[in-house]
Amino acid sequence: MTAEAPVRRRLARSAAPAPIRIVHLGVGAFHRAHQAWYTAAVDADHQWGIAGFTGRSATVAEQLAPQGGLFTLIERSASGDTATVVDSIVEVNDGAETDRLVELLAAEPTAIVTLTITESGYRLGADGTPDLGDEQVAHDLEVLGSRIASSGDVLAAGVHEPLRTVLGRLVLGLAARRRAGAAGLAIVPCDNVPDNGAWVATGVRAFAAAVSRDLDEWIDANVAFVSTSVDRITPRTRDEDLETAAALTGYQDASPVVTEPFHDWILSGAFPGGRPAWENAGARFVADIEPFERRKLWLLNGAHSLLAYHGQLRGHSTVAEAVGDPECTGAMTAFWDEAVAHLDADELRLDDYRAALLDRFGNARIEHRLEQIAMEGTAKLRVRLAPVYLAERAAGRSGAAALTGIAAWIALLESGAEIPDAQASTVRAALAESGPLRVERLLQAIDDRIADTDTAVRTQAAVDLLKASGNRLPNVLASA
Ligand code: CS2
Repeated sequence: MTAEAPVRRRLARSAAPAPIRIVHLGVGAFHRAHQAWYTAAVDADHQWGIAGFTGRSATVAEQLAPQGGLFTLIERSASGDTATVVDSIVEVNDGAETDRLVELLAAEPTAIVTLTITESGYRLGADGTPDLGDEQVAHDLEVLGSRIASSGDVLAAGVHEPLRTVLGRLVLGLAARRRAGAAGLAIVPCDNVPDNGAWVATGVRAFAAAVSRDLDEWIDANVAFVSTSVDRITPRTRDEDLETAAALTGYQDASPVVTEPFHDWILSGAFPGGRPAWENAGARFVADIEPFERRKLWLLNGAHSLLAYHGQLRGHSTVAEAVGDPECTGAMTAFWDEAVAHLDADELRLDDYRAALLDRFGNARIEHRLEQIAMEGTAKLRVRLAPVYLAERAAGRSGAAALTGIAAWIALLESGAEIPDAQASTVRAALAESGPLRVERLLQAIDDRIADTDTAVRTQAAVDLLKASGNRLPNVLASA
């Protein structure tokens, strides 16, 4: 006789869902492990329901609908798994469902909009202004112009040309809120971008100002932009995680999420319409977010990107494998040493932070794929490695370790690796060049300020050395 898999009931709500007061754009595994978990953890009274909108793929909306938005969060430590059923998400829509988004943003109870749409998903330049050369942005400004300016009634029924960008949809929703006379709200970006609140404020207001000065003024007076630093390592769900979730909870879940036990959320800004007491689950509200955000973006995310490129060059597939390789940890440590010279060691407890990162990265039960982290290299390197390189140069030093991380990205691209990137056409065009121009163009795609001739020459030397050494030298420029 063969053992039969137990028949399990699907996850289902036993109590009424919380009313919608938060709208989230970009429901993916990270949002569910982070903001959705924080909200559920502090909202036992069910006052703060989240209505989510998916990013590029609508799959999670289809998976969560039959289970009323409930999902299992598996916390995976080095020694075992525990599971919680998270109930804060009460509705998930396809990201293209603009009518529902507009309806929710115009509704008085909606007090917060959170976003996790990836660094490149905003389609904003480094200074926060929209990329006007981007076809989708140009398209949306035109559609917004006709929808907001013509009748002024953005809720009018009828067939409209669909908006293609997240910020375009958000601005349409804000126009509807203004027209509905609803109160102000907070916009809370949760992507790994420095001062993300101010950055997104610049982008949203530029979209609005391009179509209506009144709308821009209304946003200025009524919408608060909150900067945040978010942290929780959350790899993609694997097929076998479904069985783990079922074994832990006794319920069948089509879409569990696996995450590490560690979590951190630092926020700075106002919430005109109120907010859940996220501090009760450990979130911290600070006046100056910059030191915390730099610590996280440089030490965690910078190291992640460096390991993603260096580690793959050396044949590794996961973060845990890469930190098991002394060559990779050597490169990472050299980069950390450069980065911490520009951070306040006492205020930020940098030694503890580094030690904790080594533990977190070394958790081999979390299968965090280097390929996943490697994606969107241009946007990530711009905020993770380039600032450390620039700070080191400004201090009169070489920035060799940060530059070696960037060289590893180039060496990986030159080895023929396909790395998804919103700037793929610029990267492809750069790779088609030869000689110093190729490296200069690639550096330019990251940040104009690192595309000087001297940096290009040193980067080229690092790429050559990485190749010649069979990728065995972690910080090749240090000795160059
Ligand atoms: C990672 C981040 O994929 C990546 O680029 O560096 O997703 C990282 O895991 C999170 O920021 C951790 O908080």
